[in-house]
Amino acid sequence: MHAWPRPELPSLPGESSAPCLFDTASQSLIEAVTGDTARLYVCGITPYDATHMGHAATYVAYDTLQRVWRDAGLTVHYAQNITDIDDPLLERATDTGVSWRDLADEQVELFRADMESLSVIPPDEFVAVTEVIAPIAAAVDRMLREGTAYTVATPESDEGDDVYFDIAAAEASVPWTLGEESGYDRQTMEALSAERGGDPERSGKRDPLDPLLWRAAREGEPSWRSPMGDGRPGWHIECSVIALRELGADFTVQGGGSDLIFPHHELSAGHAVALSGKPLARVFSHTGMVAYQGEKMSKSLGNLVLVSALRRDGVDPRQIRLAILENHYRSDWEWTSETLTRAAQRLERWNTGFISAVDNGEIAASVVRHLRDALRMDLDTPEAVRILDDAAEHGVDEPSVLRSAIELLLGIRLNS
Ligand code: 5CA
Ligand code: ZN
Repeated sequence: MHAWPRPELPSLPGESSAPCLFDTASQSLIEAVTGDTARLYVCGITPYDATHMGHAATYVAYDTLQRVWRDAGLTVHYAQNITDIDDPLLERATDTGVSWRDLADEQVELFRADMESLSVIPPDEFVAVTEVIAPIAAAVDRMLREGTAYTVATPESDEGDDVYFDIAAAEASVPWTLGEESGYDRQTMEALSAERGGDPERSGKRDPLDPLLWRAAREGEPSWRSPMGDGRPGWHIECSVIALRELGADFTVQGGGSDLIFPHHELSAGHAVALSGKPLARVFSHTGMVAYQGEKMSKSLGNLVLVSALRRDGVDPRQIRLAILENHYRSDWEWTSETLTRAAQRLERWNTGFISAVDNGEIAASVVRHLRDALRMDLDTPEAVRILDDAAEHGVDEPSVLRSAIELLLGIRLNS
């Protein structure tokens, strides 16, 4: 699918180097990039109720990563999926009486406009699952033949059997172990599997945690031809196949919200190792959850603050971006009405603080150095914001340099 227009990226004097990023699997900071290209995969939206502030925070976090990589002189190859066929999307379409295709298309269009307004650099590859059904089906077929997948009889379908990933068979045949990414124990995994789209109760599975790879067609559900009969892909396999196709194995960073650590990222990494024999990524990165009214902002709870609604109310998208950046990407935080007021006041201070040169002000080049250091250390945007608050208060000798730094590294273009 087409993505959205690229924001301008000004150049910045001086030099930087690749950032360290926290890796969930090793629970440590890793630099990760080898060579001159950083390869990034971030799990994209399921297109309904887009784009809420939690989505926006996650994509702004990886946008910051991309900006810091680029500032270090690296080329970035960025892929993102769109889960445009999945149970919750179909349920929403049925509940609201629209076709799932129209719902997905309309929501992807809204997401594009929201991302553009937030100056998020678009992915180079923006791939909807429905564009890659054939390669996904071929991957599942191969896993069946190689013994890392098995079928489960599906009486409610005329189209043959569902197909599941065989965790134990994969562990025995490829260099991958369940739990190596999340570090969770079995009990936690079973609870999360039930909560997040898995079906540990389904009978006929070899292990309750084995995830669905291919769902045989059910009456009234969209389906596609495949070597396994008509059906549609499971969830985790979509990200494994899209990531491997677009970026190859062993890429730099797999990213997404911490709600995806298990089962989604753990199992999509498992599928990818079963398919390629190599690790999926070097760093498994996760953003914290944005809450609203005391609970995780989520489509299922309906406690949403939508970027598009704020924009419709006349909120400057730079305020939204700044509100996100005052939080560390790995923290859980809560959106409140004060969040936006604070960001609006800060934007105003920066807009007026970096207009004209101040003789005895701070040295812009040194502020930029501190800014780069903060961001290279696991994308410490709260520290970057503090550094800039301080500089805005004192003024700087070369405001244009700082304005470029804010635009390039934080994605905020101050008034001219
Ligand atoms: N389509 C799948 C990923 S393959 C999915 O999780 N879609 S989503 O629309 O539910 O979420 C899109 C992205 O936003 C994911 O990376 C998810 O982890 C992240 N996300 C969802 N809710 C929040 C939240 N409250 N705070 C932070 N990030 C969130
Ligand atoms: Zn995903």
